[in-house]
Amino acid sequence: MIDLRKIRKAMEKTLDSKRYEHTLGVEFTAAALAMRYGASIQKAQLAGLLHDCAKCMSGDKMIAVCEKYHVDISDMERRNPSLLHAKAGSYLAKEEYDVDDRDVICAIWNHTTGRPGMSLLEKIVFVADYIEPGRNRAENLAQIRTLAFKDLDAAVRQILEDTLHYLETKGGEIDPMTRETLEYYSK
Ligand code: DGI
Ligand code: FE
Ligand code: FE
Repeated sequence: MIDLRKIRKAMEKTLDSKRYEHTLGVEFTAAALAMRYGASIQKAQLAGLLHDCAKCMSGDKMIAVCEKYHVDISDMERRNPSLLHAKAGSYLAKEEYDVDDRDVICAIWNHTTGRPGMSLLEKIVFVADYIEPGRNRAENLAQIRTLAFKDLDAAVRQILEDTLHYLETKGGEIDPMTRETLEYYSK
């Protein structure tokens, strides 16, 4: 089993202090959701700790990591390389931090856009990323925090709706996967 303390230390080194604090927040929020929904607490902690491990790299470096591991990069991702921190991070988790659990790797891969039919662990990390205690900007946070512990799928849907609304107002380009995920969870 992977030593969580070792991963925490590695994240403290590779991330800036704000991102490290966020990472710890996602770790323990994911653990709390795992307790609530009967998922593996250790896997939730591990995925939470590593989900943003590529976040503090430059866009060029994220692209380079993805190219190294033969990850297809869409034109949309090339224009918005920050979206690639999830895919790059997923490969770094596997190759540099020796994570071999598929579900943990997928939870990192899908943590920004989600995907239709997410596993329980994927949903936990997706939601924990949005509601961890250090977050304070998003609309409806208090309501989503309560909802997350009542109905996880409803929380996923609300987060996607709010994220799309935020991107539309801000003029951010929307990844087709974000829309597909919302469609799936709106059914
Ligand atoms: O890495 P974090 O900031 O902790 O969280 P994240 O991985 O969920 O990334 C959050 C950002 O990603 C947020 O500013 C919204 C953005 N995002 C989510 N879906 C899309 C998106 N950005 C674009 N351009 N398109 C999307 O579909
Ligand atoms: Fe992220
Ligand atoms: Fe995050």
